[in-house]
Amino acid sequence: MIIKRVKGKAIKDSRRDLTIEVTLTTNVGKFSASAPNGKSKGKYEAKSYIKSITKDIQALENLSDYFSDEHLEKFSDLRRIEDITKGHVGANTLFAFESAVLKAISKEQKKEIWELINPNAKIFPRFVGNCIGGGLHSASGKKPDFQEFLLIPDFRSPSKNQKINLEIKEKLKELLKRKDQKFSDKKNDENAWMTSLNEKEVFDILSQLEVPFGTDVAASTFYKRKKYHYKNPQLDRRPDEQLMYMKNLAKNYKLFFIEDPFDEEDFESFAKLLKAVPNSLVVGDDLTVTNYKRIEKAIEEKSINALIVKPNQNGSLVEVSRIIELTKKKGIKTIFSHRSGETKESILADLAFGFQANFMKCGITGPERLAKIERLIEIEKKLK
Ligand code: 2PG
Ligand code: MG
Repeated sequence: MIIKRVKGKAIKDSRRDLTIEVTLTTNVGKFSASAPNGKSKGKYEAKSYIKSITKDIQALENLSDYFSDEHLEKFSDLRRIEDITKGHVGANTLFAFESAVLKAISKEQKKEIWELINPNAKIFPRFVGNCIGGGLHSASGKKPDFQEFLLIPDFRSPSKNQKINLEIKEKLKELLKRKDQKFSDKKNDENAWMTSLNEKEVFDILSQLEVPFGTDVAASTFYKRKKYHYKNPQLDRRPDEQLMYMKNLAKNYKLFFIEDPFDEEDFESFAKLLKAVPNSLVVGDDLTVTNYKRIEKAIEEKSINALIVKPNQNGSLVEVSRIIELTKKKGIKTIFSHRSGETKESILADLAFGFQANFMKCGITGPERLAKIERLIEIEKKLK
C-alpha cells in the first residue's frame, strides 16, 4: 500500500470537544480514522498533540512526501511511519494515522484489520460496560465519587454479553428510580446513568443482579494533599484508610474488577490491595497510562493483575504490541478501552480481538460506544 496524500482535520467528539481525524489517499482508495479524548487523564499519559491539533495537522501534511516513499504491507510496517513522525506529532495524531494505515493495508491485503495483528485470533474479549457514573464524567451536584460502575457478563459471545448489558441497564433505571428520589434518567459523558446515590448505595443495587461487576474509582481525581476527598458523604480518607475501605468494599460486594483504587503514584497501595483480594482484578489505568516502563514497574511491584490499554494514551501501536507481549508473558489480563470523549471510530474492537485482549471496555449505549460493540459482534458473526 502506498500513501499518496495525508490530511488531518479537527472534528468534534461525543462531548463536543475537538479531536483529530486523519484521512489518507492511497493507491487503494481513501481511508479515515479518528482518535478519542480523555477527561480523567493520567498525569503520565503521552501528550495528545505536540503543541495543538492544528500544528500536528500541519506537521503531517509537511511530511507527506516522506510517507509516499514507503510500501506498507503488514502491521510491523507501522514502525516506518513512527520513524518519520517521531517528535513531530502527538499520541492522538499518531494513533489516528496508524489506524487509517491499518484500514488501507487491510483493504489491499483483503484481510480484516484484526487479521493483520493475529490471523489465528479466536477468543472474544468480554465487555466491561459502564452502566452508572459519577466523578469527572457526570454533571456537578450530588453524585458518586467513584467514576464508573461496570457490568462484566461472562459469556464468551459478544452478542450475548451485550444483550445482558442492555437488559440490565434498563432494569437499573427502575431500581435507581426506586432508591434515588433525584433520579431523572439523565446520562453522563459515557452514556451511563447519573445518580445522587453514593458508591455503597450503587453497589447495594448491583449486588442484587446476577452479573459480575466492578468499578473504576479513578481515585487520582479526588486525591489531593495526601488525602482522598469524598463529597458523598463528605469525608476525607488518608491512604491507609482508603486501602482499608477498598479492601472492605472488594470483599463485601465481591468486586470482580477494581480500577485505579488509589492515586496514580501509589504503586504500593495497589500491591497491598491485590495481596488482600487476589481473586479480584486490580486494574491499572492512570497508574500505568499504557506506558511500557510504568507497566513494567507495576508488574514488578505486583501492583496489578490487569491492565487498561488505551491506544491513544501512547500513540504507537507498535508499542502497544510490545506491551501486550509483556502482559502475556507475565500473566496480566488486558482490557482495551475507549475514552470518555469518543468518536464513531470502531477500530478498538479489531485491536482488542487481534491482540486477544481479555476484555473490551467501551460503555453500553450511545452511537460512539455502539460502533465498537457492533464491530465486535460483526467479527463474531463473520467467524461463525
Ligand atoms: C477511564 C476513562 C474511560 P477518560 O478513566 O477509564 O472510561 O476515562 O477517558 O476520561 O480518561
Ligand atoms: Mg480509568
